Amino acid sequence: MDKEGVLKRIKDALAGVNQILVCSHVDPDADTIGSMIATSLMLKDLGLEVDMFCQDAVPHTYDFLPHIKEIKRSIPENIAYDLIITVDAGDEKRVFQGREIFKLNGFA
Ligand SMILES: [Mn+2]
Repeated sequence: MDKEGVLKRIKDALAGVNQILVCSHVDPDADTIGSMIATSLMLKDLGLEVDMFCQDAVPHTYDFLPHIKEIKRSIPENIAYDLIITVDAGDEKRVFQGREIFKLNGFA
């Protein structure tokens, strides 16, 4: 399947989804930040509303990356996300320590 075919399948799978939160893991490294930005850009290209979240400060080493300043350190609680995507993280504790992320915004 070519790139356009893959993007169409993703868009079809996300029918009814509009607001998406993409999360990296705590103590962020290059692979989690790069994955989060790339995933967000792909989803935005599909016309979706996307926020990026990383609990910890992103090291200035990565300041050269596009959209790096758009990463949020807290989750906007006034937005009802339809979908939360985590990248480069094996479980939710690797994403958000101290609060239960998946109970925010109606997720259980
Ligand atoms: Mn990593």
